[in-house]
Amino acid sequence: MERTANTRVNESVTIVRGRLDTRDPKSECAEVHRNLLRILPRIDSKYFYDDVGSRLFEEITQLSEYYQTRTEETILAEIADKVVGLTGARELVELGSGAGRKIKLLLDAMRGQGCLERCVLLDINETFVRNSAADLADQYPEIEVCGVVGDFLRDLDSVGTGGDRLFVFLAGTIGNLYPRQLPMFFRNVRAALGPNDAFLVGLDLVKDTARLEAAYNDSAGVTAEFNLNALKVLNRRFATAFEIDAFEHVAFYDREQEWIEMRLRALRPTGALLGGVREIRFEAGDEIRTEISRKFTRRSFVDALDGTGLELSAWFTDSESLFASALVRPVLKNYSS
Ligand code: SAH
Ligand code: AVI
Repeated sequence: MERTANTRVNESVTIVRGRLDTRDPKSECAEVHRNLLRILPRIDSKYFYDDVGSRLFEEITQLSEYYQTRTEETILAEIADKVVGLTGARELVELGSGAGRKIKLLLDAMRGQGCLERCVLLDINETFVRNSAADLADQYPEIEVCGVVGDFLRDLDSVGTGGDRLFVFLAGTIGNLYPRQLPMFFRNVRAALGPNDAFLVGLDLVKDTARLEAAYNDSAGVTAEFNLNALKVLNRRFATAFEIDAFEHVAFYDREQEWIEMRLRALRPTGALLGGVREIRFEAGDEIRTEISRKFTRRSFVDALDGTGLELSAWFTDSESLFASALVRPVLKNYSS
């Protein structure tokens, strides 16, 4: 990623950086190594999303097996006016914004109700932040657009302060966080929210295993390419020298954990370099976990919010209950009681 200072792209678009960029590259590399040295080696799913990976995700969203994107779009189209009416939002903040397309349904509703003033897009992929911010500035010339290149687990303070804000976290990306990461993430979101702000979260729901597994084992092989791309990103960024063709894509549903797990399985003995010196070996059949994608029920989502200072305010789903949009609000303490 090219390093540039915070920039004003034109009158209405500003790009800022979260701590991501100032983080010590050595400590990031050490974390990657630690994860590869686990008993079940792991690669953080944020490493899928270089420019190639982000484009592959966009391709995934168009696959017939991947019902999530079109279902969330259907829900958002139906609820956008209601959510804007309920929240009175003047500013929209999207975490993990990617191509930033679906939020136009919400922005249009805000514009229609005459309250749209500002939009902030936060994503780890700089190219996607810049392009989608520029695209929004073109389509909504009357508003201020801010792009934040950052990590939604570390950089929520970079979205700045405001009032009447609607934070959104779409696509089911919340399911890519490990359950032990969730309480801190929700507390950080709570800290960023003002008393009148709200948080709209997209959740992929628990359903039959065949449908879930088909969505992560598409017949065109795009998800496999997306998964293997994480090794290319690590090779480029951390000189790990993975042999890409020595691994195959694996995805299965773990009913107990209620998550899809994506792994890369070694097809033959192979190795990877850690810091140019130490090599880790993989025997045929050894696996690396690259992603979990948790599936929620209303109950498990409410449980996950417990004790974080956030509470469920409204729950919207599609006719088949494939996906849900959960409207979450800060718990406001009643000091008079
Ligand atoms: N919101 C879009 C994209 C979802 S894909 C949609 O609804 O289609 C998930 C997005 O989260 C990707 O754009 C990816 O780059 C981003 N992402 C993944 N991990 C991240 C992290 N730790 N911090 C910030 N963005 C991250
Ligand atoms: C971004 N996220 C919600 C996707 C998911 O379904 O968990 C990422 C993805 N992984 C494989 N296909 C899509």
